[in-house]
Amino acid sequence: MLLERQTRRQKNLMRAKRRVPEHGPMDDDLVERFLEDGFVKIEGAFPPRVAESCARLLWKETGYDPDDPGTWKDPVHWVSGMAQGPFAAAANSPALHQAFDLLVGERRWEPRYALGSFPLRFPHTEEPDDAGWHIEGSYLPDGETLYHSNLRSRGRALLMLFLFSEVTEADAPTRIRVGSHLDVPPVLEPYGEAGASFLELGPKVAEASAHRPLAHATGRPGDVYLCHPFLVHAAQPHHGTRPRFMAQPPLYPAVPYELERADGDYSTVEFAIRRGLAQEA
Ligand SMILES: O=C(O)CCC(=O)C(=O)O
Repeated sequence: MLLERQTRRQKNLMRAKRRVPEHGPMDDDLVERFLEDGFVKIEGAFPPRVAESCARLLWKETGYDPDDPGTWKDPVHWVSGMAQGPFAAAANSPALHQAFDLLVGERRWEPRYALGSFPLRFPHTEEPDDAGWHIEGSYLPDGETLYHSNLRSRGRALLMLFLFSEVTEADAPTRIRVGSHLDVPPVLEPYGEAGASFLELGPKVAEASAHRPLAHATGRPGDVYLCHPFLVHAAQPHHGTRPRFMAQPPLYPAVPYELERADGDYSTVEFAIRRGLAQEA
């Protein structure tokens, strides 16, 4: 029985990898780590000089003075949009495009030219009010005010974390529950196609993934974390000294994810969702 299950798993993995016609051992390793952990860190995904230009533009948006912590008014300052050249360059490096192909599938994702959603965290005595465990909401159903998620991850191919500052454990890195993307499909399944809001799902995904080991999204300017849309994660208060500049935009799908494919041509993300459901069964 075990052997049968392992053989089936192997075959499915081969199918998941078939989305990319040419790939080497590094790519296999990336796919394996993503399936296992729910994320991969792409070091130097874009040049540090590009990250520096982005950080300069972000400081301007805050209205804060980089040299005067007295002006850093709030523990978290949200910036949106940002379609200037350096942001488009950061999102479209060859390394990232190759990884998108591996994880989402060729021609199955939309390039981004703005990075959209930046939680800039500043050292502060006040605690932020947004540090709970959650998965991202990805679409707004008609008549709703809160973003929702569903089992086939409507509206989101990946969650991405772009680092624009040096982030050590002292700089409020995003907390990640390693492997938690596999705990979420059974939580989402009962909600069907309609899905549920991130507020409703928050406590449920937090409970389902409580046993998972913790990792921190640390790194250097230019590093990017590519995460499964169901990776359970949380912000944290900043008690360090250096502001943490990061973007956490979605990668949008060009075609919807599907969890039943007659030809078995599953992307890595789809395959992980199926694995999460099978694990529960
Ligand atoms: O700022 C962070 O570290 C993560 C923020 C986050 O996950 C969110 O606000 O959805």
